[in-house]
Amino acid sequence: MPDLLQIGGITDDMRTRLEAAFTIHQLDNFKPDEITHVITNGHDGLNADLMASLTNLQAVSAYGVGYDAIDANAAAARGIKVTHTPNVLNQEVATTAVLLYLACYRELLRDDAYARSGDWESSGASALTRSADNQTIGILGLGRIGQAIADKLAPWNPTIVYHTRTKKDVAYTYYDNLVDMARDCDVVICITPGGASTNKIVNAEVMNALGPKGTLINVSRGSVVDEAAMIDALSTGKLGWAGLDVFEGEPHVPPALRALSNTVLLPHVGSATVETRAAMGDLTVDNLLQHLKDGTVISAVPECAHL
Ligand code: A2R
Repeated sequence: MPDLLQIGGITDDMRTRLEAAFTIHQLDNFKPDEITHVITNGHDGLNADLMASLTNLQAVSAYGVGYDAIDANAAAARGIKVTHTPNVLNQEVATTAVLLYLACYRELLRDDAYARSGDWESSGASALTRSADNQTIGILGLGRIGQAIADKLAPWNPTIVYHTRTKKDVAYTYYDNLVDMARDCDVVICITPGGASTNKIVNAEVMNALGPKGTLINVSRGSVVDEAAMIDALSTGKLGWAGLDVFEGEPHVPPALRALSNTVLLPHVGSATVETRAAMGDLTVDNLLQHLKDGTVISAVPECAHL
């Protein structure tokens, strides 16, 4: 059986299907020249040195849509097919974005604590919150998931605007400048890929433009937001609220961020439901099994689509 290197965890269902077709090796026990396939995920990726040492590598299947931890251009140059799991997680990540949006606007965590603490009975009604209706919401990265977020927000009657590098064929207002968009928005939702082109593009200037009444939601990658600048902006009132599923050095969450009451923090669970993770696991394995069968894959990353 061909040799598969496993990086990161896989589910029991994935293991059962893979074991029928591959000999699975762990990182502490494999011979580099024997490995033809790798299974990994968006967080662990495949580092450049390891990829270079796998001289007979043919395909890398990543469990997740983001693949910034894999050098897909280097893989493509060697004819190695990198795959990921687009589309099957669009709705779940969009739900997570809406969850953070509503939790920020309606102070879900504060009021949950208020009801639990007994303060309601002893001190009366809690403070009013903000309505999530009729807001101007800027989507940073209007791709598959960004569009799903826009669709899922419809019941709150938002005005949707967006910033990407290239204008899309959609009815929403396009901004070619992120600061200009943030200035006109109540909310900015980040859903671009990670990597060099988006590194810290949400910087102090963008957050200042969003302003004291503004809300920043990040369900993309921690690297997209300048975390130190965000902590400063949230602490000093230059930025109103933040709902975050991702962090620069995750799973480390900076203590300064944890201490702030104008944040809602999640442990990178954008796609983490039983149903969606099963669909992602199926696609991750299907890509490897199809490659074994006929050399093709189902969902190549764009850099490898021509192979
Ligand atoms: O810039 P464009 O025209 O290529 O549009 C893409 C946009 N995007 C950017 N926007 C602004 N500045 C950039 N440097 C930049 N780079 C990319 O992000 C496109 O509209 C969007 C990405 O859409 P998709 O490729 O369809 O990705 P999907 O499936 O929505 O997932 C987005 C990310 C993943 O890569 C994970 O990091 C995360 O969501 O879970």
